[in-house]
Order: sequence, then structure tokens, then C-alpha cells
Amino acid sequence: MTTAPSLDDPMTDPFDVAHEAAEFIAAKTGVPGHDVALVLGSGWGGAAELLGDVVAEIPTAEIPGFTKPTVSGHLPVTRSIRVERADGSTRYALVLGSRTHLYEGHGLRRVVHGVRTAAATGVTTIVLTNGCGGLHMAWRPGQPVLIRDHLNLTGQSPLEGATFVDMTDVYTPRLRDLARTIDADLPEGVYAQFRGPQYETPAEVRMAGVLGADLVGMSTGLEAVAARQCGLDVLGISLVTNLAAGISPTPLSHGEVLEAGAAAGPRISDLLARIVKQL
Ligand code: 8IG
Repeated sequence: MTTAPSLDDPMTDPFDVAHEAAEFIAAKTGVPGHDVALVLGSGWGGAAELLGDVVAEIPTAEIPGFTKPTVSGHLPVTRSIRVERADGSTRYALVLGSRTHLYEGHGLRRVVHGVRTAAATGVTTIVLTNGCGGLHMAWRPGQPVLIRDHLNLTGQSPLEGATFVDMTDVYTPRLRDLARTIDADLPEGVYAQFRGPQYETPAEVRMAGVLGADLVGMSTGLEAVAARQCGLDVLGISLVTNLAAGISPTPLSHGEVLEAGAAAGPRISDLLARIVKQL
């Protein structure tokens, strides 16, 4: 008897599991290949409905290699959505309603399995969204920000072995330009990824600011690295759900994060839908 390859087995090639997951998605959705993928972070959950008609919905935990999400504000479903593009053509979007975070302790392979699976389904572009802390008083909770670059402060990488991937334009400049044709006022920023799960201390936020960060979060950088390894174009959009610790006079709470996400939901969902129709 053969057992399914496991991401926990170091002898397993994680890309084999991603291909197995992609075949599972193709079988369950009836969509042989997808064109664009989206990962919906905190606050972005409402965006999927506006993209187009839901072709199929799969509980993410059923897909090979995926882990049950543990963060409230994330949806444990993966959807295939038919998108009518602005020019009248049709595209298929694979929407991952949740992600696995480094702080959950399931390992780097599971953190980037969604990205690798998306690539294996055929997508050439991935949109990574998140909720994060902002370092600028002018960015109020609910402000969407395009990610221009990142600082990976986790000390870890999803790449295994001597895998040298160019990091010059991780976040595709053309896609940021495209986003600004939809909302010219979208600001850009550098996203600093911390391991979490604790939020930063005020001293850590000041450190991140000195290093050039505008945003602090716990997810997107490692996924973007994995996406670039797969050759995907990446659009990163953060939703500032709270001012980073020490910038805001009040302590942070996950409740505040969910509230800001809910309040900004309709606006950012509309923004995302309009961007995806142009991709
Ligand atoms: I939502 O202030 C959200 N995620 N690291 N810091 C970090 N992650 C976050 C924050 C924050 N807000």
C-alpha cells in the first residue's frame, strides 16, 4: 500500500503535493486550469462574492496538504470563480479564503502550500491580501496600501537548499500601476513581516520604521518569496486595520482588527474586484 505524500516528510517534494492538490481542485471544480489566484487575509473575506459567479466551493482542509485555519476572520473555503473581464473575456480565479501562518507552527511548507498549489493550477498572477498594522498616523484603520517591497524579519525562508531567487521586483510594478488606474490615491509601502503571534512592542515598531517599514504583519512576505520562486507575478495589498503598537495611544486587540476589516469591507472588496477584472 502506498500512502499519500506528506509535507511533513522531508523526503517528499512539496511541489509534488502542490500538484496533487491542483489535480484535486481541477477534479472538484471541473475547471481544468485557473488564471489568477487570490489569498484573502483579515478583512478581505467579502471580496470573493464581487469577483463573479462561484463555480465551486471546497472546504480547504479537504485539499491535499492543507491545514485547518485557526484564525477568526478567515474563511476555511477555497472557491473557483468565473470572472468576466472588462474586455469581455473570461478568466477563472482561485480564491483561498484562509492561509496558514508561520506562528501556527506547522512549518514553512504549509505556510506556502497555498501559493504553490495556486501555481500548480496554472495561475500566472497571485494577489496576496492581508490585514496589518500601519506605521503612519495618516493611514487610518480601513486604509488599503499597495505593498512595494518587504522586509522578511522572520529569519526563515520557504525555499529549501541552494535556491537563489531574485528579489528585485517581488511585487510586480506593472500590477501596482494597474491598481492605481482603479484608485489613483492608493499609497505604497514596505511590509515588514514578523513571526508573531504577539503583536510588536513599541520598540519593535520603531525598529521596523528605522529599517524602512511602513506596515507590520505576519504573513505576506514568505508567501511572496514562494510565489516568485514559482515565477508568479505578485500584487500585494494590505489593509491597515490598526495603527502599530506605540503609534496608536491605545493597546491593540484582535476585536479592533476584525471591526476595522468589517467597516472597510465593502470598499476594499469593490477595489479588489475591479482590479481582478483588469488582470
Ligand atoms: I490585522 O499590528 C494585524 N496583523 N505584526 N502587527 C502585526 N501583524 C498584524 C497587525 C500588527 N495587525
